[in-house]
Amino acid sequence: MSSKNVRVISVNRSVFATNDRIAEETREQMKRDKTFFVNVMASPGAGKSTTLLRTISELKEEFKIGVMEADIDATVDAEKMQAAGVDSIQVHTEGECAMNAGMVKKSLESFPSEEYDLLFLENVGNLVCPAEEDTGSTMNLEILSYPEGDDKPLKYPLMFSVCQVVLINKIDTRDYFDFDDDAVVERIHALNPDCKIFFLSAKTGEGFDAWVAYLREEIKDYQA
Ligand SMILES: Nc1nc2c(ncn2[C@@H]2O[C@H](COP(=O)(O)OP(=O)(O)OP(=O)(O)O)[C@@H](O)[C@H]2O)c(=O)[nH]1
Ligand SMILES: [Mg+2]
Repeated sequence: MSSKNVRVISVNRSVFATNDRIAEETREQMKRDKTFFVNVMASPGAGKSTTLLRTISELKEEFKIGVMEADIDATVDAEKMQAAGVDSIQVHTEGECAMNAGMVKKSLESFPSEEYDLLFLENVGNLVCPAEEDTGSTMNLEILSYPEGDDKPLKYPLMFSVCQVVLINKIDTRDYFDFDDDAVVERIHALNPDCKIFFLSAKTGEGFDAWVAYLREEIKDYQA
């Protein structure tokens, strides 16, 4: 079923046994196509969609952008992306708590990545299963927001180990939450010394210049 003209496909993991091989094939194919593929992971409500919308609005004149929205149900996020003027597909995971490489491959049959310079996957919201699955992405991006607390790298170390970039979102709420910026940076870097960390607010746009400039350079290096 689809609503508001959003295409919806359902994918199931049971037929895919060799995830790492499929992930490598996807990465190689994307590299040939010069499609920079970002796997966006975070808790429910951390601000994945809001951050994507603002990032897309900064980059959509320079790059052809597509968004795959993965959820257990609903089409609301794909509708938001389409309303912002980017191509989007809604993927339903049939109850699975994350996308894996096989599910991405299946989704790409309906959403050809070669048409895009920049492809985002908004993964299912949680800090556990998405970290366990290689999707074939070029970049793993984790978004952690102030209301969740600065202790999450301690509790979900795998998530903070597999990402190349962490965005600390909702910094406009700094007066309401006891979030220790230095502690979170220390905890992330203890797990993942090379991880890039940006503090920003998807609501106000504060901090976006540095993140968008970094992403733009990464894409240009990759496509060179
Ligand atoms: N104050 C504040 N609110 C934000 C910010 N970013 C997102 N929000 C709010 O947080 C809520 C969830 O944002 P979404 O972008 O839908 O979060 P999400 O991670 O995509 O959520 P799911 O896809 O449901 O997991 C919404 O009410 C947003 O308006 C921010 O930087 N500051
Ligand atoms: Mg969302």
